[in-house]
Amino acid sequence: MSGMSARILKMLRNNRDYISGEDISAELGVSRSAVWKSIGKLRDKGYIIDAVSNRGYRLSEGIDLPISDEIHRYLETECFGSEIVYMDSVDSTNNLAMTLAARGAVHGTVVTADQQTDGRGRLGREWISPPGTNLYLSIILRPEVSPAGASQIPVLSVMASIKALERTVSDLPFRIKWPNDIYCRGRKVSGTLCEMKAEIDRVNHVVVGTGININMKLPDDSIKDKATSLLVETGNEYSRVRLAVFLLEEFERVYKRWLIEGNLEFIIDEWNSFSLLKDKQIEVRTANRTVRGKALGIDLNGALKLELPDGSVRFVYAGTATLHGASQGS
Ligand code: BT5
Repeated sequence: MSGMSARILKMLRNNRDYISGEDISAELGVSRSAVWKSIGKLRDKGYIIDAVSNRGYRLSEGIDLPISDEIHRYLETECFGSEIVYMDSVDSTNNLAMTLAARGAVHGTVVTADQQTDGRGRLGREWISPPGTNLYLSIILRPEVSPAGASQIPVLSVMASIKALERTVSDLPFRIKWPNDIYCRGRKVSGTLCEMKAEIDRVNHVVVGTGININMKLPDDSIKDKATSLLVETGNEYSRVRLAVFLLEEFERVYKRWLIEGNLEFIIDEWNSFSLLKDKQIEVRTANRTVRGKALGIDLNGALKLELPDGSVRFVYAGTATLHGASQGS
C-alpha cells in the first residue's frame, strides 16, 4: 500500500465520524483529487469506505484479508510476522516463501494469500485453496539446529494451529492426526506442509505452510466427504486475520520454548492429549511399506510410537496414518 493510502487509512480509522476530503488533503498536503484516487485504491483492496457529499469519508469496516496492515493491527509477537508478504493470488505460499528465503528473507517472514492456484499438500498432493474463505500462510524459519532437530518443527506448528483454532472456537472437538493434520468430527480442517533447505549438518531455512479451512462451504468435488471448515461446523463465519494472528502468536510462543528446552519433552503430553490416533489400532503407510499396530503417541523427536502385534515398539518418522479398517481421513 502506498504511503498516502496508508496515511489516509490511519486518519479514517482514528475518526469514527465522517472526515472531509478537504481536511484530509490539508492534513496530508496533497490535492483533493489525489485523496480521491487513494480512496479508490483502498476500495480496490476491499476496504468499505462510505462517501457522503458535504460530509466526506468514513471507514465503514475493516477487511478480512490477511494483509500486513490488518494482521499488524492485532499481532503481538517479537518476530513471527514482523515482515508479511501478501498476494491476492499465488501458486503456493510455500513456493513463494522458499524463493524469498533463498533470497535472504529474515527469520519470521510470513507469506499469505487470498487464494492459491497450485496449493500443495505432502507428497505432491493437492491443497484446495479457493479465494475469499480460508487461510493460507507460510512462515520462514532459520533455526540454528541440525536437520534432524528441524524435523521436530511440524510438531510445534500443528500444536500452534490447534491452539489458534481453540482460541477461535472454544467448543469444537479439534484433534491432531499424526503427523500434521487437524480434524474436527472426522473431517480435516487444517493441514501443514513443512519444507526445508539444508546441508548435511546445517539448516539454511525451513518453510512451514499451514492451510486452515475457515469460511469455506464444502466444495462439490473430491474432498467433499473428507474436509470441513469452521463455517460448516458452526454455521458462523470467522476472521482470517484473527486466525492468522492467533497462529503466529501461538507458534512463536511454542517455538521459543522449544529453542530453550532443546527438545519436545515439554509438549508431548499435551500433543498426545489432542491425538486422534492414540491408543487406537492404526495403519501407517510409509514410503516403502505399510505398518499396522496400536498408536502409543509421539516421542521426543516427534516420531509416532507404534506397538506391533508381537508387542514390540516401532518408531515411525514419516508417513500417512489411517484408523485401521476406516477410510482415509478418519
Ligand atoms: C496437507 O497435506 O495436509 C498439507 C496442506 C498444506 C497446505 C498449506 S496452505 C499454505 C501452504 N502452501 C501450500 O502450497 N501448502 C501449504 P496432505 O496431508 O498430503 O493432505 C492432502 C490431502 O488433503 C489431499 O489429498 C486431499 O485429500 C485433502 N485436501 C485437499 N485440500 C483440502 C482442504 N482444503 N481441506 C481439507 N482437506 C483437503
